[in-house]
Amino acid sequence: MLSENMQAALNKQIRIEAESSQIYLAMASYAERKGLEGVSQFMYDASDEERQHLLKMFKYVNERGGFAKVSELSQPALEFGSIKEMFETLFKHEVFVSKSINELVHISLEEKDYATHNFLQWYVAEQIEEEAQARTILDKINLIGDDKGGLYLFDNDIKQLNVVSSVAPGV
Ligand code: OFO
Repeated sequence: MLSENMQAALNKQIRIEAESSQIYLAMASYAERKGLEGVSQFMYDASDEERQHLLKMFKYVNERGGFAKVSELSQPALEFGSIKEMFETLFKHEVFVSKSINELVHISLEEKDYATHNFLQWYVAEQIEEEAQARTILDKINLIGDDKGGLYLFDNDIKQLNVVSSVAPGV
């Protein structure tokens, strides 16, 4: 059985995962409107993946006798100064999500809730991969700079990059 405190913290994270999905959906729209088909597909996939993260946690809360809640979401940024700025926003967001997951792990240990601690390890590993992927993409974009041809090649290149572990096990 989840404690009230643990349940509230997990529901807060469920909201963050839902907002992540919205953030990447908005980025997909931005990239699509810029004609960057590869980047927009990457963002659509990332948005779907965040929804899987949400569902995995949502089901866990109910499975442990809690109440998984659907909450109101904040409107994400719809426009960006450039593709580079968009990926910088993505990277910063993933760093924020990692901190939030770490905070959850901390609460699970304080509560001596070892089942939740175990459950959260999947998210810890996922965040390491997502941050690394975002960093790799930013490095590439920094290399390209303002070169339009480079951006065109990058857009093709990103199609080969599968979104990290696209299916969350247990969903
Ligand atoms: Fe849910 O992993 Fe990104 O935010």
